[in-house]
Amino acid sequence: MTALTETADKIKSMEIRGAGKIARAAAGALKEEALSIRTNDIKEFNKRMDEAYNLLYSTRPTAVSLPNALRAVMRYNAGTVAEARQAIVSNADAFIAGSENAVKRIGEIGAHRIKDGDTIMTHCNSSAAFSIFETAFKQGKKINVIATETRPRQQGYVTVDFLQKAGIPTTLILDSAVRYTMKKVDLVIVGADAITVNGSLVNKVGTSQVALAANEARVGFICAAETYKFSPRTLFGEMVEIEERDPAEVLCNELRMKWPNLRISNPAFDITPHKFIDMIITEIGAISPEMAYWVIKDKLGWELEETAEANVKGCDDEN
Ligand code: RI2
Repeated sequence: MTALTETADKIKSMEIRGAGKIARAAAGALKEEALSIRTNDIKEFNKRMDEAYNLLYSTRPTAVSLPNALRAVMRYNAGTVAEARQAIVSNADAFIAGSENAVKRIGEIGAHRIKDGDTIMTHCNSSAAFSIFETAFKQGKKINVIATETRPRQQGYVTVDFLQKAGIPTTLILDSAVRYTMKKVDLVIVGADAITVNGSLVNKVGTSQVALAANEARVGFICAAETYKFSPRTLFGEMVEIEERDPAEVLCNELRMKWPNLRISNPAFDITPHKFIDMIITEIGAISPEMAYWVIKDKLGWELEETAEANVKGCDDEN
């Protein structure tokens, strides 16, 4: 097994998980691959890098941070293998450093939204959301974070572990206790796997229920998302694919054998309409969901041009 296939397997199995971490791991894997390919033939090198790109691209379909990271690293135009290798290494390093800085900056910006004494609910496990909690707590704000368990993979335990290690008062609840508990909550903060052009949020399944409960209780709903989680392809009408995961995550083997005709649906993500989102905290500022188009256009402009070119080329090919 190579470093590349190992990373791809770990992303697929969710040993590496969380949209930001997936993106950084994929960028790092492309860099390692570029350094390990032994050829002086640029065509052969490019072919091997395309294969690496495709392998990583196919691991998980929903978090748009993954294709955005892969495309950022693969933006090179080189005549020799040495030039190509250097460009990939520097693109990957820049993406990883930019991503880590973005999470830190989101913490600083988002902490302004937290008041001393706030009780904040979160769902699943998000490094960007955690960055906000940690920053606010370090500023001396006494906060209490309510974390949902997040069936079926229990990423809530990861969140609880982060919070407990940071010394932040934490309460764990079942996913089904969200609405009942909402009356004690001042603010909801979650992460993002993708933000669409109309500002809607694709995040861990159950997020939209949390948003509905927050809306009903007039509790603010904030999403923490680095700009590379915005989806340029949605501008061209493409939908974000919702990952359907293994039924074994939902029900054990024994019960599945007991009910052989039972169908199990296990979508990993859902969509929270923009009207339920008060604010998106990005590294370039706190914005309304309606500004998603501008983030895609201004911040991911190069990506947009390439997507548009690919679409036009696709049309020509068909004609
Ligand atoms: P950060 C996770 O997906 C969760 O849905 C989380 O909200 C999102 O990625 C963003 O996480 P999964 O990989 O990038 O657990 O903020 O399916 O860490």
